[in-house]
Amino acid sequence: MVATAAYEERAAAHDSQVAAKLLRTIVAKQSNLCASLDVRSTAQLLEILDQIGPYICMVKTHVDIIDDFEPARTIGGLKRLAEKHNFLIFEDRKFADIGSTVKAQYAGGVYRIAEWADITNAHGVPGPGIVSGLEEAAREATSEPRGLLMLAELSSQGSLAKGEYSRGTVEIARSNRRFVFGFIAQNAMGTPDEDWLILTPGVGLDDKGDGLGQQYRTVNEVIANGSDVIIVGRGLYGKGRDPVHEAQRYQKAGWEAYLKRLAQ
Ligand code: BMP
Repeated sequence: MVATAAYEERAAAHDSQVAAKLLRTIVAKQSNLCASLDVRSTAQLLEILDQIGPYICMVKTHVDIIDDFEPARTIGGLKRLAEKHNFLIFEDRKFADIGSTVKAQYAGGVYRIAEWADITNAHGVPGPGIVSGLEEAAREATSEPRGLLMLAELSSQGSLAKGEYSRGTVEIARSNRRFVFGFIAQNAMGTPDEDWLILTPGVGLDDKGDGLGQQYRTVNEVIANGSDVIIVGRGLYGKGRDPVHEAQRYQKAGWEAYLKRLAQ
């Protein structure tokens, strides 16, 4: 069921602190744009992010693809820019193991994601133990609010995450509504009273795909279909593109599509 309430109303009523913070940030910046910056160097990541910071509500990272990852420089830089421009940090880690393993993966290793990412995500395939494991890790790692998104659907061609699988993932999300606040999905999920946030990748205004299975839909299409946050990657920083110009363009498109949905 597509959400019909305004972001600010949803912020005031939400069970998740992270969801409320994200919704307030969206309203304050009039931006439902999450930038997905899959670049290979810390300098490139921070440079683009500093330029487009004013136009986004969130950055989505894959820190394990950064060749020169260094906690102080990479994470220190991300945190500094998040503070400077007022956006949230989402590490797209896609956890997919048993509770005990994901607990260690989320808190430990080189990346120590639980310490710095407001949001991370997980597949439902292992069952509800994955939510419990991640929630325990977050609680032990920090006193800051942390939120989890479940991957209910994927944007890629031939994805197996559909139908019964997606419904099962929603059921797992219901096991902890303060920690899990929404889905990576292409459509609205759950029942109208639940108010899950829907974050949608596979958004592009100029391309249809990438030759490796990615499928793009327009901003209007995904927001009319229930998306609350558009996740845009190469549409912003791809070859020949000016990230500032594109971020402004997607911000405007996302906000107008949201206002159009509200008016209906
Ligand atoms: P791009 O807009 O450049 O295609 O990037 C999309 C980003 O969203 C990538 O980081 C990818 O890992 C992620 N993603 C996706 O494309 N589809 C999904 O269903 C889930 C994702 O996390």
